[in-house]
Amino acid sequence: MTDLARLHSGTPTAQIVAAMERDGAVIVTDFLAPDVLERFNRELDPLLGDARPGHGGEFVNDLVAAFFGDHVRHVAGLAGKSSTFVDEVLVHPVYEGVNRAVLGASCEQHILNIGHVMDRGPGAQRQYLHRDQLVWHHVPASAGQIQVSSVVALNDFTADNGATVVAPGSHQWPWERRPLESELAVAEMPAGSAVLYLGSTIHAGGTNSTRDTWRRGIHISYCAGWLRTEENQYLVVGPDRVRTMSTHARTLLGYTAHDGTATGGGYLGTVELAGPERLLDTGGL
Ligand SMILES: O=C(O)CCC(=O)C(=O)O
Ligand SMILES: [Fe+2]
Repeated sequence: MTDLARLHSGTPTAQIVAAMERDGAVIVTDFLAPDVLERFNRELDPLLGDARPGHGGEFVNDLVAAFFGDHVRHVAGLAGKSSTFVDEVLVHPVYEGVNRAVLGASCEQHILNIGHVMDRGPGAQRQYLHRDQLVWHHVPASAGQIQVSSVVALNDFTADNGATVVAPGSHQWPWERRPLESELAVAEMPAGSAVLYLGSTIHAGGTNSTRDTWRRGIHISYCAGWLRTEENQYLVVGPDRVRTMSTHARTLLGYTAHDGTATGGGYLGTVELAGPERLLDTGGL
């Protein structure tokens, strides 16, 4: 068994990024303040109360259903359901600093890929060990870093209740190398901490071998702004809702153009040939 570095959320971004570049992952402690955590959990309680373990089998296909299993409760599309998520988590300064440092060389602007609560119940089996960025398997490795992922603990994460497992250093392994059990670290951490990892780092949601403890975590990832996102954030958060949000949140939800013209590329995501913010503000959307 191996371990991950732990850094306080107040640590300078460069040190957090250095740990991620070295190990592929890092635990950031005190990521959410206790009052934010409490507010967020209060918002989630009724949503999880309505969620059926296994999501009623309603996944995009059978492979995805097997990946998530039938002992996990889901709240997907958080940006459209939780104001605490939008105001406190999506725009978190640690994410912003890390995203700029890690993704800045491969895009003009990063965006939210997914904001998804997974409540891993007793009996949940460990997910297939995977690299999140292989959802974009057509993108060649030469594209550089395209994704920053994370799991935020909303209650205490333990080896028994399904804490995320990570293979430190695996971001630098050949794609085909699989980790031995002895090469896995368990991201045990108190509620409010987060494990941040690169899209190329091998990891999985862990087995919940407890009788009665659920493991509540948010899977949040960001990606290069020129990628198609796993969650369709334009439909998760329509124009009327996004209009009420900060400029930063709008940008992270893809409601600005990705303008690469200054660096030899083109523009993406326009409406009527301009950035969507113009029409959003004038009521044209
Ligand atoms: O919930 C976790 O601990 C990890 C989730 C994950 O890796 C995923 O769904 O891609
Ligand atoms: Fe994952």
